[in-house]
Amino acid sequence: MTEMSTQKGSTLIIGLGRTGLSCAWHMRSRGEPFRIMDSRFSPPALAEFRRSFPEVEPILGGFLRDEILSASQIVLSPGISLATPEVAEAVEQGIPVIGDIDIFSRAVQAPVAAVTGSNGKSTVVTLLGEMARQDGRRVGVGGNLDGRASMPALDLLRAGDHDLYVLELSSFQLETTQHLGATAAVILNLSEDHLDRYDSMTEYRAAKMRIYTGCALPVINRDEPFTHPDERVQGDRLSFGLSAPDQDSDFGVVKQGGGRWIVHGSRMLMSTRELKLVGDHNLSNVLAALAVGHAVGLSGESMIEAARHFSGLPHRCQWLAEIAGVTWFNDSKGTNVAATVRAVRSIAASVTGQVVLIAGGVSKGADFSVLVPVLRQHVRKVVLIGQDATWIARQIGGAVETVRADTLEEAIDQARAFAMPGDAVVLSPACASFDMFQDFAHRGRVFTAAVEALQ
Ligand code: UMA
Repeated sequence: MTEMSTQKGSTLIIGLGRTGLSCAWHMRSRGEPFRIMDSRFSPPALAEFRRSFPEVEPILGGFLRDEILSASQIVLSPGISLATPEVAEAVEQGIPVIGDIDIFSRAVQAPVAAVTGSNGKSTVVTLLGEMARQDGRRVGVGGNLDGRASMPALDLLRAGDHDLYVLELSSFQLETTQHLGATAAVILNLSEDHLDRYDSMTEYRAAKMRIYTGCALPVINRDEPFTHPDERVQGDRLSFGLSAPDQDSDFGVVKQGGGRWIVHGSRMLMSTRELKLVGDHNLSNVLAALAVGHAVGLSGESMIEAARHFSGLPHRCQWLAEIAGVTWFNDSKGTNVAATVRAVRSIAASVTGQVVLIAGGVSKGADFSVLVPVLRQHVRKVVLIGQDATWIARQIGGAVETVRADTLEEAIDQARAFAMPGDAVVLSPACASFDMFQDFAHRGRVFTAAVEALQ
């Protein structure tokens, strides 16, 4: 094994992070020799790699040209651009450069639902996972998806017997994916992102478009024409959007009786009021999950049931509880003013009353006067915490009444006293957390635990 694993002319894995490690495990399970390289001297997965693969000596501290150009193929981790000069030279010399998703798609036996987009990917794949579980599937959910429980695609394959895979894919992963062959795939939306890695939006879009390569049923967002595949992707398409669908197979939204309904063709599925997710961007995410879920054969009943109970990703406008007619939301991820404006608007539209906002922390010198219109329109009171509370109060004080609290627990008590039935209490600090907490997730966990204790 020692000689085999390090020989020249074998596969070279570049990157010793989570992806590189998952590729190494996969190669070993196939008995295929490989080498592994990382430009850093101590990449994140080094200790684990040394423990698990003592027979393979990793090549560290640079992209070594000779080693790269003597590989039979290169498996490139997503964090490394194809434009890296040594990698670009390998491509020029005709050395195949693939990614973990390519290896995954060659090996996978079960259907695959693939999701990409600039925003909302994690929400959609997490909801799809819930829908599949509700439908009794043994589903593997992972890929780019961040989080403690999430796995790179090849680790999902190794983890056991799944009858469906739901993958979140980044443009970085798609760049090196030659043929995905998903059962259903979707680009949710496209907005400027990662333009440090791509020369233009056209290039970024082209990377995303690879998700449709060999796809049995492409799913498209009617509200985002820029995401639609061109004529090279042939055959049927399934669409979703915030409008009424033209075709019976498509998903959409219609207005009726003063409310809005999610529909499949002409069939009314559920009132949007039944969702715990707030905001039209999330309604679009639910529609995407329904369309992709339908495309991979999940039952309508299971999907609706899962959508009804889905409270969102932790710390992102996450529904926590309804207590005495007041709904509580955790938006601890709202660490800047723009995010808080969005959260307050979306949440206010989902309740009959007003919002009691808990905000404050480290303001990073932001202009809080931007909040004033939204406070005037939707907010009953603001409870301020953290080091910049006084400074923030000075900027917004004229618009709405503000009070101070020394701790988050005290802020919760005050907010509870101010809120009336029909209102929402929202933690959306518009600030960083490190004056009082380790990070936004810690702040959100403290808030969640305190709200749960109120019940
Ligand atoms: N790096 C080097 N030298 C190397 C190899 C990597 O400097 O030789 C650097 C990269 O530039 C990057 C970092 O190391 O900044 C990590 O790169 P990696 O490819 O080793 O990362 P992994 O640990 O394998 O994690 C990757 C995804 N990371 C990236 O695409 C940067 C994870 O997505 C993903 O969860 C994981 O694979 C499993 O599929 C994270 C992410 O931030 C959540 N993704 C970006 C996003 O969502 O915006 C795309």
